[in-house]
Amino acid sequence: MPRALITGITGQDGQYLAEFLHGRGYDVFGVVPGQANPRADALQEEMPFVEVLGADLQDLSSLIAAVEYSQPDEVYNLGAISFVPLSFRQPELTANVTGLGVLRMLEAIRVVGGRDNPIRFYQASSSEMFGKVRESPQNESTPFYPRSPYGVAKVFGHQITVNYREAYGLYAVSGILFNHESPRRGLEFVTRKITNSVARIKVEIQEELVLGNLEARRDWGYAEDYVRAMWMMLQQAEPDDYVIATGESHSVEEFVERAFTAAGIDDWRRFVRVDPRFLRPSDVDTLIGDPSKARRVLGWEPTVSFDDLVRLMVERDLGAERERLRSLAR
Ligand code: NDP
Ligand code: GDR
Repeated sequence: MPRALITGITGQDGQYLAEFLHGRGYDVFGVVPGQANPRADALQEEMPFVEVLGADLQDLSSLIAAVEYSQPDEVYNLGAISFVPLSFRQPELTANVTGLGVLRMLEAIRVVGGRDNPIRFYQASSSEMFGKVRESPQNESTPFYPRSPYGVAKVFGHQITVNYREAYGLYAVSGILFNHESPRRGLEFVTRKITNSVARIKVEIQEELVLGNLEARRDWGYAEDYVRAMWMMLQQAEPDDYVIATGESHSVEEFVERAFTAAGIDDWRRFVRVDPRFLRPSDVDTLIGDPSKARRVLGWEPTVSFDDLVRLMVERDLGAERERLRSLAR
């Protein structure tokens, strides 16, 4: 059985990736930080096949122990402070976890794996590295111009991964993934905040949806498609970096409008208010990815359209809210 070690296993991508790898016959090990992490308990209940290892991206010795114990064929580094506004409030923590954490994971692999290191490493790079975009659409050779402490930390993680590949011959790849969403997306991110609020407005337990920058444009795909791409990257003969995106860009406002429509509410403007509290010190205005290399080399294709993604997330949140109300009434 192949063995995989995943950091960030309690997050959106970690959960989908764990299911995907388990379905392919992998033994799955997951790194979880903290001494009584509530997300670890939820994960164990939902995915008992995962072996949870206590470790932290801020602590090299704990990562070495995790690699030594799990003896992985593949390591997926998905752990990060991933919420951009938090990175403005806690930039040093973000640099430490999202940036230096990558270096520590690479060091753990280099030290434990030894000279003829067979461990394959995946780094979760991000379209946030393109920030104030230098060209459109963005591809693997587009220059970086990050706009947040998070984006800056991801650039470090990306470049140190490239450096360990070149310096030590590690099989290390970076997937430059554009935004990807799902019903498992954290409620703090804009798509899930919208679909969850729309569902609550529909069942009349919430009155308004308060947002920040409605004009920001993103290339939004579906998370399950994107974790499949991570695995595909590690199955290639040679390690390389790939952009994963849909090649379509939509505004936050469009997402809002489609979400209300999916819930059968036409006059969305009645329910939406903009509050400067949700604006960022500097934002990424527009992103659109060019996934042609992934198409050509990996044979990867996204399977869920923008409309289907919005509908799927609204339906799932609406179902959950209705179920919650039913169980309260019982
Ligand atoms: P989430 O925010 O859902 O998950 C982040 C994970 O990181 C959680 O499991 C969290 O654990 C873990 N984590 C946080 N701090 C530490 C730490 N100190 N040590 C170990 N683990 C830690 O992110 P996603 O699943 O959405 O994203 C996965 C990765 O991909 C991230 O690196 C993100 O930056 C990157 N990315 C995401 C994109 C997206 O659109 N989703 C696009 C491009 C890149 P816990 O919560 O249990 O503390
Ligand atoms: P992003 O995702 O910053 O692209 O990072 P997020 O969903 O947080 O924001 C997208 C855009 O929406 C605008 N926006 C709001 N955002 C939030 N969270 N809440 C609001 O109320 C709101 N109103 C408007 C934002 O200003 C922004 O322009 C995500 C994360 O998953 C990163 O970890 C990942 O690397 C990138 O996607 C690709």
